[in-house]
Formats: sequence, C-alpha cells, structure tokens
Amino acid sequence: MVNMYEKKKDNGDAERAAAVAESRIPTWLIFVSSILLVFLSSLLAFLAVIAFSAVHPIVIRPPLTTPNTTSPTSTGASLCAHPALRQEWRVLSNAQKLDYITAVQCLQRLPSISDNLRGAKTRFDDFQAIHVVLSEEVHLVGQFLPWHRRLLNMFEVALREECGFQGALPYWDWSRDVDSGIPLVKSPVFDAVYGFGGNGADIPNYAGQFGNLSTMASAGWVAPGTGGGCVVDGPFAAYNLSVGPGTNTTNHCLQRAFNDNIRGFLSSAKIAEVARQTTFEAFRIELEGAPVTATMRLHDGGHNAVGGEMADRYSSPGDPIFYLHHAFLDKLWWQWVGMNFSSRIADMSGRSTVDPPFVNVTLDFGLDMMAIAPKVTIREVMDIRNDLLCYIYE
Ligand SMILES: [Cu+2]
Repeated sequence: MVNMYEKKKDNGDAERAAAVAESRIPTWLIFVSSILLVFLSSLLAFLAVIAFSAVHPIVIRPPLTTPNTTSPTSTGASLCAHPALRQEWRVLSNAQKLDYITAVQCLQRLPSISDNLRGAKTRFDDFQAIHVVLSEEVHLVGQFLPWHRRLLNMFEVALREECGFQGALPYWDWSRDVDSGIPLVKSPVFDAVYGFGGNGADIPNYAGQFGNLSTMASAGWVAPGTGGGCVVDGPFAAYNLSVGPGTNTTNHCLQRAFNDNIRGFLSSAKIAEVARQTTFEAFRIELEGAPVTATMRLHDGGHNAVGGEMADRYSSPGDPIFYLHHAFLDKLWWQWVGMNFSSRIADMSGRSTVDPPFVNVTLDFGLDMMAIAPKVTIREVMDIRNDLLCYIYE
C-alpha cells in the first residue's frame, strides 16, 4: 500500500529526474531547434499565401499615381503628393476594369447613410438621390461643373474608403467611339463583361422617360434611337434602382435607349468648338447644352445618346456610366483651364439659380453635398491636384 507521503516522495524523485534530464540538453540543440521552428512556421505561412493567391489571383498593376512636379496652385491650396491618375476606360487592363465594376457593385450592396433620402437604399443610391434633390440647383447655372466635380470626388472616395478600390475613377471619351464610326453598342464601355452592359431591351416607339426622345425628334435634332427597356446584360442588369425615375421613388430596372443619331454632337470636332471659348461662362454653356443652347452639346448629348435613366435630368446617376461621362466633362474643363492656366484657374462665373433672384457665382460659392460630404467652396475644387481632390487626367 502506498501512502500519501510515499507518493509525494515518488513525485519528488520524478521531478528531480526530469530536471536533471533537462539540464543535460545542450544549449546548441535548443538554439538549432528554435531556428528550425521559425523556419518551419515561415514555410507554412508562405504555403498559405500561395494557396490563397491560387483562389484570389494577385494582380500586378501599373502604378496609378504620377509624381507631381508642378508648382503650387494659384488658389492657395497645396498640391497632394500622389494624385490618382484618371484614365479612359479602354486603356485600362481587364483586371482594372473588373476592379472598378466590382467596387461599384460593392457600393450597390452597402446600406445608405443618407437616411433613405428620396428612397435611397444603398450607398450607390445616396449619390443618385442627392443629384435628384439638388438637380434644379446644379444644372444650367455657374456651379454646374464644380458641383459635379465634387460629386464625382465623393463617389471616388467612397469607392476607395468603403469598398477597398485602389484605382482612380475612369472616364468615357465618347468622341473616340464617334470618330471611329462604331455604333454605341460596340463601344468598349458597353461590353457585357469588361464594361457596363449594353442597350435596353427594345420597346417599339419608345419615347423616353419624359418624352424626351420625341421632343428631340420634333425639334428636328435627331430621330429616336432603339431600346428603351431594361438593360439585359452586363454587371448592372440585375441592380434594382430605388431612386427615380425623375423625382419619383420607385423600384425599377436600369433602362437604356441608345441613340446613334446623336453621335454628331459628340465628335472631337465638337469638343474643339467648345474648347475654343474664352470665358468660363461661354465654355460652360457650350459644354452643357440645351435648353440654354438651341441644340445638344457634349453634356446633354452624352446623356441622351445613352438614353433611359441617363437621359433623366434628375435620376441619371442611377446608370453607373454617368460617372464616366461626367469625368470626361470634368477632364475637358481641366484641359480648358490648362490652356491659359494662370487666369482660368480662378475663372468662375454664371448665375446661381435658373430663375431670378440669383447672385453671380464666384470662387466663394458653397457646394452643397447634403448628407454625403461637408460643404466646400468652388475655390477648393478649382485645382484637381490639391489635397482635397488629388487626381490628374491622362
Ligand atoms: Cu447632373
């Protein structure tokens, strides 16, 4: 029989034996074992990364930023160190195109932060809803270009900060399609896989959301286009819009009605005509177009050539191509400023509202972004290379 003491004694012996055995392990062996352990765990981590990238390929992309060598802006703001490079859709790699589309789809899944403004359900809808609410205040007025610049800036920031997007907002230079003579439906921006999907399903005698196509036809501008129904292919065919059409709040599909008869308003020759203007006001009017001009110009031409949701002056940001169209208009403005930088970087004018009483828009005019961003002045968005905006165009 083993009593408690003896058992304790036995344990004591065992502990001593273990201690002795331990003291016999040479230091070099402990050192080598530790090195081996570190090596094995590194190998394991490496193998895990290989396995992960087989499922999620790591895409090596060209750098999206360009070093900045230009002088500080005349509007006083400092220039950002690494501006994002906004490029035309067709020069992006397929991986870059998919990255952008994936990020927009991410915004279409994230919940609205605008307190369901105009029925907005998602972060994508937030931007569309703000455009609906402020539409009357930001078109046909001096702040048209600066306001849309800020809207695009906030959209680009949301893609980056909320959806992990690492690129820059692309733009759509429709004059490339028009000059090359291809129909809109063949443009790379409307590709079903590496683009925004194609035309809407054909509705015979489609007259547009607000009869806009029939208006255009009766004005003798152009004949109606095709489509008019829901977009049937591409990454946005399944998206359910909650904001629009117009100022309505309805669940509806993304509609398009391509009109190749409008292409005459979107050629590089038409861009050159707009660029010839010598004051900001003349430039803005020639770029923005009807109803201030007698026929369409670059802005309304691009909207109406795509048609459907894009032809809706309120809810057009419901079509993701809106952001690429407006980025190109923004580029044209920046290029125009660059043609006489020292004076045009501070050139701002125009009426503040469509109807009187209006004030003259100046650099101190505030740009309202409602719930999505703090108000900034036009002065703060005059130079796209500053810390607030931080991008350039290729
Ligand atoms: Cu607009």
